[in-house]
Parts: sequence; structure tokens; C-alpha cells
Amino acid sequence: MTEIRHNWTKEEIAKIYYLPIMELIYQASVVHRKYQVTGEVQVCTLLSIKTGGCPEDCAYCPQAARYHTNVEAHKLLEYDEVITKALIAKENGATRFCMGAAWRNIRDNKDFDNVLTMVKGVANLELEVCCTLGMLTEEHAKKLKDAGLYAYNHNLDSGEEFYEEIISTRKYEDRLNTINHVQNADISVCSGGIIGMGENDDDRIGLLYTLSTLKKHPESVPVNALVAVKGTPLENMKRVSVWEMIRMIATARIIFPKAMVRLSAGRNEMSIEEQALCFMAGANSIFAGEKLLTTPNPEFDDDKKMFEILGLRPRKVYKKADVTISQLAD
Ligand code: SAM
Ligand code: DTB
Ligand code: SF4
Repeated sequence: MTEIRHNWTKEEIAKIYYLPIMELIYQASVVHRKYQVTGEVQVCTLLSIKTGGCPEDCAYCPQAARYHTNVEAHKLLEYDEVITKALIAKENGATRFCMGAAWRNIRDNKDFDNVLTMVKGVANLELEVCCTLGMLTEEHAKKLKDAGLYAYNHNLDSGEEFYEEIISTRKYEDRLNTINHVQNADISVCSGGIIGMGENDDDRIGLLYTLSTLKKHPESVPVNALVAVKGTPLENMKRVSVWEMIRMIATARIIFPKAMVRLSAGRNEMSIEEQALCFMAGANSIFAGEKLLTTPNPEFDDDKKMFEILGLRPRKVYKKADVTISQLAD
């Protein structure tokens, strides 16, 4: 049960997924203790470096140009603003900094050159630098790698069949190709999904199954609860139950013992007790800071209190910094 496997069948994953919830949490916890550092949770921070105006039609996304949401679109942020935000995140205990852009795909232009400079800048801080910029080619991935990119986030979002119901402007296969390009450039892969979009259990199992059959497991698996944003086609979706989040997290922990399983979007509506169960079930990372990309998230200080109450430690950095916040202020 606890070895690393690439030959999971959907039936085997379903058997785990449907375990009675207390048994599932227990089994995930056993795997967690064997493969991960117990009591340690990585704090990551997101920054939307280019917001809104996206040509895609992802039904959940407030940044798609075709929906009328309250998101204020802005062009690519300036380098100094990005570095300042990264240093603030670091001061607050973050060890990973993820920059997101509302792009369908990377293009060879000035904006991409500027993003490469930002990657270099953040990589010089004491942080794992991650980007989520849409689809990319192998050449783009190599350029990002050379700039010092540590990880690339590209979610499969759901199982293949359900994907077509929420996005029509690209194919599941396009997502898989991008992940392949990222892996070929030796960049760490962050890929997971969203629950609460109207998918069924088979779709969730299908997502985990596809991720488990990648030639290399993703090093990071984010589990997001849909944030239903007014103006998007999914605005009226009911908030997903915490038991479903726990079920997804625990199954992911068992299938991907070595991956970081990230309790991602949806924490703003969760109590400390609910989040504690997610950590018991194998989640070992959160996004902290008042905003995810465009939607609200708990403040750093609230999470610090939660860590204290639960006796959790933020995961330490593994790199040396070239710049400190005081140097930047000079
Ligand atoms: N445009 C790029 C892309 O789609 O790959 C990168 C940015 S996109 C906003 C990153 C991820 O955020 C999506 O793949 C999706 O999983 C997640 N996301 C977007 N809107 C969300 C929402 N309302 N609730 C939960 N997750 C969401
Ligand atoms: C991921 O899986 N979740 C994060 C990160 N990867 C990029 C994004 C969540 C976005 C939630 C909606 C918003 O804030 O715009
Ligand atoms: Fe665009 Fe990404 Fe939002 Fe889809 S999820 S609309 S690709 S920003």
C-alpha cells in the first residue's frame, strides 16, 4: 500500500477514495508519517503578476475576459513590486513564491522576457520560485529553467471527461503536453485540481488516476475547493463540504506519498478544526497571505495563530539568500 506506484488502476484508487472517512484519514496519516516530516507545513504565497483579460473560457475563473466579474484587470507588474512582494512573503515565513499570469500560453515577447527577469530576481532570494503562466513549449520551459525557475504549476483541474464541460478553448491533451515539457526541462511539476465544480466522484478519481500515470509523479499536488465567483458560470455552485476536501487530500497523499499535497483555494471559509483534519489527512502546505490570485485568503497572522494552536512548524528554507529585505529598503 505505501510504495510509490505508477500503475494504479482507477478501481484501486476508487477503493481508497471510498474508504470510511476515519479509516481513510488514518491510512493517509500512516503514509504521511512514513514519507513526510510530521508537524511541518510549507507556507507558499501567490502573486498575480498579470491579472484578468484572459481569452480562455475556464468556467470557474474570474480572470476570463468573457465573464463580467469584479476583478480589476492589470498588465504585467513592475519588477520592483514583484520583488518587494516576494520579500514580504518571505518575512512572513513563506518558502515558496508563485507568480501567476492570466495567459492562455506563453508567447515570445517583452512580457515573457520581463517574467524571466522576475524569476531570476526571486530565485536570488531565499525562496523556491514557481510560475503558472498557461501552456508552454519545451523552449519556454528551458528558458524558465535557465532563469532559475524551481517549479511550474499547471493544473489538470478535473478528470478528462468533465474537463470538456468546464473549458472548451483547449484540450486536456494540451495540459498534458505542457506538463511533459516542464518535466523534460527538469522543472518540478505542481499539478492538481479543483473540486466543487459539479463533477462527480469518478471525475475526481479520474484526475488522480491521470496524475498517477505521468512518467514522473508531480512533486506537488494542489487540492482547491472552488471559490465560486460572481459573474462566472459557476457562481451559484454550493460550497464543497470539508469531508470531500479531506477525502481528496487523503487519497492524494496515499497515491503520491512523496509529493507536497497543498490545501489550496477554499481556506477562507474553513475553520481551524476543519483545516486540522486536512493536515491529519496528509496536507502539508498552504497558501498564505491575504489574497490567492484574485480572491481573499486568510491573513498571515491568522495562519500564524493556527500554526501555534495546532503545534505546526512552517517548513524551513533550503537555500541561501543573496538579498535581504533591509538591503532592498536601502
Ligand atoms: N492561466 C494559467 C492557467 O490556467 O494555467 C495560470 C493561472 S490559473 C488562474 C491557475 C489555476 O487556478 C487554475 O488552473 C485553476 O486550477 C485555479 N483556479 C482558478 N480560479 C479558481 C477558482 N475560482 N477556484 C479555485 N481554483 C481556481
Ligand atoms: C492552485 O492550484 N491554486 C492556486 C495556484 N495553484 C495558482 C490558485 C487558486 C486561485 C483561486 C482563485 C483566485 O484567487 O483567483
Ligand atoms: Fe485564463 Fe488560467 Fe483563468 Fe483559464 S484559469 S481563464 S487560462 S487565467
